[in-house]
Amino acid sequence: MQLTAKASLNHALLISICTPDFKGDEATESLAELARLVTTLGFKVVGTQSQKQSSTKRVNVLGLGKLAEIAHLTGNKGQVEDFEEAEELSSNELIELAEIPSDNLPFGCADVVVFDCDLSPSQLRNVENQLGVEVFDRTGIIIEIFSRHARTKTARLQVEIARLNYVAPRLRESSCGDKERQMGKGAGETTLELNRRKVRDQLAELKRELVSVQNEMKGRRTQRSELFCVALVGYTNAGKSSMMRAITGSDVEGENKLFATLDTTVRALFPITQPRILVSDTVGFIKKLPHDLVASFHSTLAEAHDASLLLYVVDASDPSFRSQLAVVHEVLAEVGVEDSKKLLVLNKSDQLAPEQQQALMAEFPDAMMTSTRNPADVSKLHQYIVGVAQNEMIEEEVIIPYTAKGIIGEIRSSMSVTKEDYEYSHIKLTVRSNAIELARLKKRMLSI
Ligand SMILES: Nc1nc2c(ncn2[C@@H]2O[C@H](COP(=O)(O)OP(=O)(O)OP(=O)(O)O)[C@@H](O)[C@H]2O)c(=O)[nH]1
Ligand SMILES: [Mg+2]
Repeated sequence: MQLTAKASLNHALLISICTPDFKGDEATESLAELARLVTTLGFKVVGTQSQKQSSTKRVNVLGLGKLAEIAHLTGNKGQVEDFEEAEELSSNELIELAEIPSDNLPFGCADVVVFDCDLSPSQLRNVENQLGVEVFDRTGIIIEIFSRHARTKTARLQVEIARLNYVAPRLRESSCGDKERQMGKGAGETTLELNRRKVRDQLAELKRELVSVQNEMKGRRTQRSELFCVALVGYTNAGKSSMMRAITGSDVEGENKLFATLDTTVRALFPITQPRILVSDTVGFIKKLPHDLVASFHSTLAEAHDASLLLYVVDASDPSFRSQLAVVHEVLAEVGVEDSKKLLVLNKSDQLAPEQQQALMAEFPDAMMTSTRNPADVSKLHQYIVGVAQNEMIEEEVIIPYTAKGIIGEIRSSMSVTKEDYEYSHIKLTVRSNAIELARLKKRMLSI
């Protein structure tokens, strides 16, 4: 099964299955988020439908009535008539979301159906046969976005592993028949078995490659480990990359699409400090993030793991930011990122009225309210970071004989000099830096 959406398949009908555990505002917000995910993928959302079910685990995820309705909206291309279910759902079990009532949708207007829940391989197959159009579930959509946005080698490898793990159980027998022999097949092996074996081999190869790339990354992180590191973490689209760009003066991509960043980028805080402070931008999170993807981002999130300060960036203008923040905490705990010192950054404050800002500050008194578009806010965050880094540093006095004053330039380029006294036989510098840099300097002074 190939999860690549074809160019012509771009009118999506979204379906929410409401269960006793997943309903009301939560389901509505999740469906709105699915619409953004699907739009990020380039689809046009033509309608949304919702159905109450006791669970999402039923073999046929849609009731007969709802299925017929959706078949109508997708042009009756499947085998709905073959589908039998014990009882048809009564009309009060069918609800349409107010935003896009299906009455207004023309016949056959949708060519892709997207469920806002995870479907098992057999559920997906059933509904695809019944409707005769391509069907995606939420995980499939997220994996597809990740596949398209992965840029670096590590991100590409991680995403491809997650994609193959997702695709493998969804592979189907080719129409040529079960026992048909083909070139490359082992004795008694069906086409399906052959394809599964190929996927397994590919997975093993990708995992080997990933281990070697990760070892390289680990080496680079060790080299940086003596510097103060700040990591921007948070929900997708919160404004992490925009903030990264603002506080490092870099050209890190920030885009109004979900999962714009899939790999960690590390830059120095700007204006530059001595010693340098590093800032890393990380992958964004989303509700119901597929487990495979969480696992595959362990190494990407290693930057957050090593950070001395975590900036939890939220889009404070999004009414659901509290539940988004809960997801961020959950995923970080899952990948074992211990809470180092942290700051909640209530971003996009330019979208909030002054009274909303006040209410939020009363609710989160330790947070910082920012807009990446406001230079004063950016420099306030810059100062905060420098302050925290300074607090972690040690202050020491260094005596430098005039004969060795050339070393002062070196000291200035790697430490902050807070005081200098020119005495009769030597120069006395008061410097602030981390323990490793100071130990290195003392060793160097011994050899002078
Ligand atoms: N109004 C407003 N928009 C912002 C602000 N900060 C970021 N944005 C916009 O929000 C969108 C998402 O920003 P990004 O910086 O890409 O968000 P991100 O958290 O890096 O997202 P992912 O990489 O998907 O995890 C972009 O369109 C930004 O221009 C802000 O303070 N105010
Ligand atoms: Mg980003």
